Amino acid sequence: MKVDVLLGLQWGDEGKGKVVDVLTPKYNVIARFQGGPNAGHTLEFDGIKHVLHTIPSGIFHKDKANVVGNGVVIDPVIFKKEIDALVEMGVDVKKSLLISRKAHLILPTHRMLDAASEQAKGKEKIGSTLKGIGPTYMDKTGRNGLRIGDIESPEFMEKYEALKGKHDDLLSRSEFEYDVTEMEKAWFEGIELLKSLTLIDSEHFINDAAKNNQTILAEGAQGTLLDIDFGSYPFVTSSNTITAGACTGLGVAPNNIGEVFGIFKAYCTRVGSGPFPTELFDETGEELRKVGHEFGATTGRPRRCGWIDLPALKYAIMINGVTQLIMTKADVLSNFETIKVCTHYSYKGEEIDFLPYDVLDAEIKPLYKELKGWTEDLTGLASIDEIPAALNDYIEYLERELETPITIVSVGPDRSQTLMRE
Ligand code: 2SA
Ligand code: GDP
Ligand code: MG
Repeated sequence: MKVDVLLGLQWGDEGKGKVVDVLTPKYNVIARFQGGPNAGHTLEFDGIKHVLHTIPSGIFHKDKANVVGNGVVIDPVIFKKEIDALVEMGVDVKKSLLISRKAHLILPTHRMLDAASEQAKGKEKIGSTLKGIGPTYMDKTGRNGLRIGDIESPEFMEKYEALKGKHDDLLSRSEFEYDVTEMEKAWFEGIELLKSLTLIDSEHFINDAAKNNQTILAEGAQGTLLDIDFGSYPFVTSSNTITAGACTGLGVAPNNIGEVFGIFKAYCTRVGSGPFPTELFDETGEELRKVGHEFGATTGRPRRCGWIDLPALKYAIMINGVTQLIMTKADVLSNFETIKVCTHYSYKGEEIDFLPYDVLDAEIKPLYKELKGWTEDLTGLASIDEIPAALNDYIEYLERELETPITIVSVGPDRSQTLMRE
């Protein structure tokens, strides 16, 4: 059995959490492969909203294995909060949550380093979530990191002190002032909780599951345009958010990847700094933010909003090998008289249909095609056959342009507000 992947094609927050939750009944295993508590994956059912940060979005379904893969970075403080909330809801996390020994630990001082780095960058700051993601992946690639498996070692405290010492040394060379005493207390409580959970060699678990015909869904975090290699560098996150990241972040061989579900919003958002060619600074942008409740699920920051960007989407489809598209938040576009679609950019006097290397350049201008909007409320629709003709035209237009079928259309945050097109 192959491993299917679901990931974001824009700058994150496409609705991955919601759709993974909807697809979970079809799978035995749900696995996160990168990122960490910078992510905020929201899902809603029975009138309650849940936001997950590190834990896979299959956790609310019984008898599923939810794996936190080796490519993920874990903050024990945030992890414990997530787990405590799940336990309170009656989720049997000891049974259904499995954590890779090779996942890396975010230390309190990683968070300080993140804050110090952003402070030093000033106006050029990345707009990080300040969860310590960048410094933790730097220690991973710098071969200094602490891994979950280390908590089982008798030398764990020495390893912790050694890494913390390196961080203190680095921080002492900056103007940044900090005190992690309180945070450390919570951190070690989180470590104790982690010790009581199921730690595994997740690459073996995933490959054995696949061999035994178990179905597996890999859940991406952030989005393709935030990928460390192919995103709008340097305004990116520090992991590979693309399909290839599922290979390295779980230990899945490329020829064992099956379907690749690429998820995108019917419009576009970005949170944090960096280029966003179709960003709207007018009332329409404000309206999208208001109607779409576009605020960070982790930090609460307002998300920047704009129209859909086809050159960027085509790029993301290419990089990921997307086989099926999922469009979310179609309901948010109800009541816009016209819907704009960026088909090309005007750049240095030329018309181009790709994101140039120096996309930071203010000379990039989106060129739009206008489509007819619709006024019908979509949130109560029971089937795809009930959608307004103008929305159907929008979907078919996007399918033609993107040369990939749109198989799911989401029309609201709730599990039930999901229309299948297959
Ligand atoms: P980081 O914290 O080092 O990974 O930040 C680097 C950039 O990556 C962006 N980033 C995100 N973009 C969208 N959504 C994310 N998760 C949260 C959400 C964000 C929030 O679900 O809304 O609550 O603000 C996420 N995580 C990282 C980040 O904005 C930087 O541009
Ligand atoms: P993720 O990071 O990709 O999981 O997405 P987030 O949870 O950060 O942001 C998506 C937001 O949109 C959440 O508040 C979801 O509850 C909400 N959402 C998801 N799908 C839809 C949809 O089709 N319509 C509307 N109105 N909201 C949606
Ligand atoms: Mg999110």
